[in-house]
Amino acid sequence: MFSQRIRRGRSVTALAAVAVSVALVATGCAGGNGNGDGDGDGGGDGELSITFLPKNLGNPYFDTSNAGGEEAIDEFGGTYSEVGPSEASPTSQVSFIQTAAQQGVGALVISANDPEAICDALNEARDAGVKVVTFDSDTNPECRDLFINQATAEGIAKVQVDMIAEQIGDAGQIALLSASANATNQNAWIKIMEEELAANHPNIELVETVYGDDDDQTSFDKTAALLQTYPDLKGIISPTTVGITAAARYLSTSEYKGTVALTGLGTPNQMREYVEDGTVTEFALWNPGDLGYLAAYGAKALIEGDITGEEGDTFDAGRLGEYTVEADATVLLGDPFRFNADNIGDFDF
Ligand code: RAM
Repeated sequence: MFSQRIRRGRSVTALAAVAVSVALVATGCAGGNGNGDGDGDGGGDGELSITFLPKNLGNPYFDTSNAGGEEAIDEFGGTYSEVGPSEASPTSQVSFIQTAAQQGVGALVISANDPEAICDALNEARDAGVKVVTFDSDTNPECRDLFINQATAEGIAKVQVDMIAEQIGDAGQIALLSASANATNQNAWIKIMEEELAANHPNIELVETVYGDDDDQTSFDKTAALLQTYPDLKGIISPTTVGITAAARYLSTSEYKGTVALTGLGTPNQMREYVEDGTVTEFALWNPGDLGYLAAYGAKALIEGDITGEEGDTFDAGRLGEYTVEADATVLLGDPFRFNADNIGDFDF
């Protein structure tokens, strides 16, 4: 308990420091653009045109991450755009990738709905000169130049298992409410959560994993069905901001409020009312705005040839400082962070 509080405290400070620097940039008080570049280097604005392509449109998580990308692109004088499908299905992003390649954008920053299904389109775009940065949800590594990872898959899996174990007394039935069935990020986290449960939580039984497709209504309906099917259910982990919000809304007006635990990954703004009304005790996430901001600077560094994705490459990421490319052309943002009634008031995203 003690060490947990210390860890929280440190992370609050780190996130709060970021919030202050965002505010300074927003009010024009930041000194310089922070990237150390002169105006004359690199390509022109045309080359620094960067298109963000989320899993689907209408998800506040991606609104925040892509706003972070736009903030970075504004800082370094590039051109930002965002396109995306309405549904987070495996091939729904293909036509948007093809259009961006035809337009000759400098880079595409994409969160993948499927590790494989968009690979051909991405590699065709790369052949046409587009740099491809995945962020949030990766493709197979051979289909992109760089992956900006929000936190390690192990860290994201462990924090969710820890939270549910704490909330249900480390015993009883739980279920998972995920995003779409092919999502690279959720599937990686779920695999490790299953391993972690089997290895260290013998009294927790994972009864089923269901998929809400990162669609609010589908996630809401899947929550209702889970509670009907498993009358002894003690808790739900939803490793998606869309899923956890829909599940919280269902629980908050149901007989299960406060008796069936709900945790996972959520945004503070979407989860605030459910923490305040006692539906949810604690959940986790990272700062999506920082993720998009870092991805945009990674795209810039690729376009300008400062990095190629080699392990050990370093690049400047504005207010976030310098980052190093790790194995498999991956860049790590940081650690997941827990939100609860004590700290949720400090955050606005
Ligand atoms: C949803 C999306 C996204 C994921 C978050 C946690 O917004 O599925 O990919 O990273 O949840």
